[in-house]
Amino acid sequence: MYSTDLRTEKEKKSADQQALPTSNLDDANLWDAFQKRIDNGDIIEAKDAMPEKYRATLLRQISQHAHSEIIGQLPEGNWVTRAPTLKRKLILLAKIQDEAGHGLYLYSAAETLGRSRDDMVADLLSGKAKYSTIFNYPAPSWADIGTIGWLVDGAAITNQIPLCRCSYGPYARAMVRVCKEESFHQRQGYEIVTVLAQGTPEQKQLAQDSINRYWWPSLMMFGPSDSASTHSSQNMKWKIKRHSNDVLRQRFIDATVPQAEFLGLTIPDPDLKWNEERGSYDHGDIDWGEFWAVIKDGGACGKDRIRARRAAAKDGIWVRAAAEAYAKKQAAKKQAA
Ligand code: BYC
Repeated sequence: MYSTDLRTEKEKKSADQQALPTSNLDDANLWDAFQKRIDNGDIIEAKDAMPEKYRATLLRQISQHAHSEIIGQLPEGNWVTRAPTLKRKLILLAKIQDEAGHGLYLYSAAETLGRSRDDMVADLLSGKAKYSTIFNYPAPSWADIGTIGWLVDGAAITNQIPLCRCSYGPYARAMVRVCKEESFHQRQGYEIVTVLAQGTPEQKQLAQDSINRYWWPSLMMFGPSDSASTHSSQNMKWKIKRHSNDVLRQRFIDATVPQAEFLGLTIPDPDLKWNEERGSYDHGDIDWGEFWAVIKDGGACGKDRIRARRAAAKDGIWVRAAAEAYAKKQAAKKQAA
């Protein structure tokens, strides 16, 4: 899939140079001036001057986000040949293609910050770069494809809608289309779970088992609790993030619990209860030990995910070489003409 970049090496280098931001703001007065732009609601564009830390933090978040989209295709890809009907197979294929597109927009947005996609992908393949912990959990049943759409894409939309108003223009614009597509993904997932919940007792149990496995990891997608989040306060000041991890997690819980109740399914949290005073659900403690362990060791599937991406990168070498040779030929023809 990395073959979609048809630019020649020279064109890539020149685009990188043009896009390199002036990181001349690492001086207190200039930081203040930059903060004023942010406070005024200005949108920062690729060629604008920006503090090096702002550039680096965006590059970190956007590239992690891109990697998540690409790795996120893998658990779903395993179900393409086993989807129960032709229609389900087509819908799943379309969803997986959307994820590839999201990866593409996000790598492109990250490239505007001066790092090449090749370098970012190299970090993913070497195991240096992070991606969302949720994709290190296995998806052994068809119900998981429903749950991934309903809960995982549901959590993703809750987190990503505010990113459409992120202070960095190329990221914010990429998120608009991503969110529209994620909204379709969430509905297709909820529809799969609805059919199972209204089916035979065995089918309903399949859906329940899946929620039991995916509920807590979905809550972890929002990142550590606010007290343990290292980047939140600066990122909110810079309007990269608009809400804290805990605020968005709560928003997701409040929206999702009634959806489960409607289907007669149980959220696997004995401490979950409606808090009349807060107008919100209280919930049980999240196992942060599990979250950090999955980040550190890759959980049940981390090694497989990276192995699969390394194999894809190797299998695609000839495609990228062919695309590059074609682009060179076209450029030479154009020059000759
Ligand atoms: N998994 O200070 P914090 C999708 C890391 S794709 C792994 O709160 P921040 C989909 C964090 O990176 C969904 N690591 O960080 C695709 C940091 O470590 P470093 C992907 C996590 O950035 C296909 C440390 O913990 N969505 O939905 O302020 C099919 C401290 O965290 C996680 C995005 O990427 C995690 N869950 O906030 C279906 C959204 N959480 O880098 C579906 C964009 C935290 O200092 N990203 N960490 O070593 C964000 O909104 C923010 O980066 C986060 C974290 C809310 C995730």
